[in-house]
Amino acid sequence: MIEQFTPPAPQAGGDPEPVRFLDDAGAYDPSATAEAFADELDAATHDDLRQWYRDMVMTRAFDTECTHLQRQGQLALWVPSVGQEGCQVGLARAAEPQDHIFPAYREHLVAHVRGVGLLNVAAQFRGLSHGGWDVTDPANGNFHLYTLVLGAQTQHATGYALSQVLDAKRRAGSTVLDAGEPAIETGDATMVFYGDGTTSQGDANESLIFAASYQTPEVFVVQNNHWAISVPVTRQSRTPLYRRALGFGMRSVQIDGNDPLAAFAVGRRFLREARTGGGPGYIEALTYRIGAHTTSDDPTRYREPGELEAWQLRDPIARFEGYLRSLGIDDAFFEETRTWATAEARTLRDQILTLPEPEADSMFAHVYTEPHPRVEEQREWLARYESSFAETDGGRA
Ligand SMILES: Cc1ncc(C[n+]2csc(CCOP(=O)(O)OP(=O)(O)O)c2C)c(N)n1
Ligand SMILES: [Mg+2]
Repeated sequence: MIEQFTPPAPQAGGDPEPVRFLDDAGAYDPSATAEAFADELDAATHDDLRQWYRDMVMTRAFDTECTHLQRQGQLALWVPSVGQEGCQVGLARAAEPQDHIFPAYREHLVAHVRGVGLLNVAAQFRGLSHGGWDVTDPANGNFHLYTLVLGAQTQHATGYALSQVLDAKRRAGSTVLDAGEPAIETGDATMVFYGDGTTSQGDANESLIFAASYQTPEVFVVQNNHWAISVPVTRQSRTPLYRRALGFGMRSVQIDGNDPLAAFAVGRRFLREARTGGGPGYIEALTYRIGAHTTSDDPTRYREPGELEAWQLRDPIARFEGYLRSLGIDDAFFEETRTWATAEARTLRDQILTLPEPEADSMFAHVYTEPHPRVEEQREWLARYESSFAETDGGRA
């Protein structure tokens, strides 16, 4: 039986400190709020921690490479995740294989950890596929498709989590799904990622209502990177975002999103509670988008340089490196990791540049499950159009 979660009491004059284990330089210095989650860290061995560091350095090298590729005209668009690797690695590593993960569009590190592969992520931004990867393929780690329609993934996730409840009920011999019932043990959970700006979407709020009503085994993760393109989070919410979830009747915690240990500990606890009949939870990860919103954006138009510099001092990779050094991991490991990641990113670049182009006809596949007359009409039109080149000048090359 799961103990009812009691949110930390607000301190005099404000909110509790965000959950944090590492100080800005990476020294182990837990906040008072971290204590309740500290035992979760027992699950992470030193080998695991080294792997998390590799995940972060690798993803950043790939991310930087993709920004360059977009500038060279090789990707249509790129969405950088630089600065947000800390919460992504902790949360990705907190999930179990049977859990399902619904991303927005900036969760490259989570895609990497779940097995989707960074090449698949880049292929989508090269315009080679509608979705990017086959979600039903077990190799893709139950990592669902990137969703650029803000908040839509919260509905997909809550719908999926409802099915997890229904499956568990079926196994117990019942087929009735009722709002207002206590949470039940499902054995698997759903985690959904979205941004601070997306908390303003109706979809995201409706999802919280359904999750709370049906007690879905779900963890909502808001990466509060402080900006929704050019709109600061302070314009979207007059309260810290984690407090909104409390109003929906959900356990909710604010964490230091540049601290992988905080993300892992709280993520692991909330996911386990979700799987074992504790109902949904909400994590607000305080982080910062170091780069542009996308390669189509110029953040110098709306951000103060001082703000960026302050957050650069809390870079999750440098910070985690400080922690690993305090555990006795030496220079050779960091040097080796950086060299390896640079080489991997180069290999990925070469692979991206030689990815096969899909048949134009494939754009009509999967639009509807059944054949559709409008789609057929357009498919035929395209075929006629393409063949018209062959008849006139022998090809368009
Ligand atoms: C429904 C919808 N409205 C508007 C947009 C345009 N748009 C794309 S990203 C974005 C900002 C999202 O900010 P946030 O949720 O904080 O996520 P972040 O990009 O910072 O990770 C907006 C307004 C969209 N993609 N979908
Ligand atoms: Mg944001």
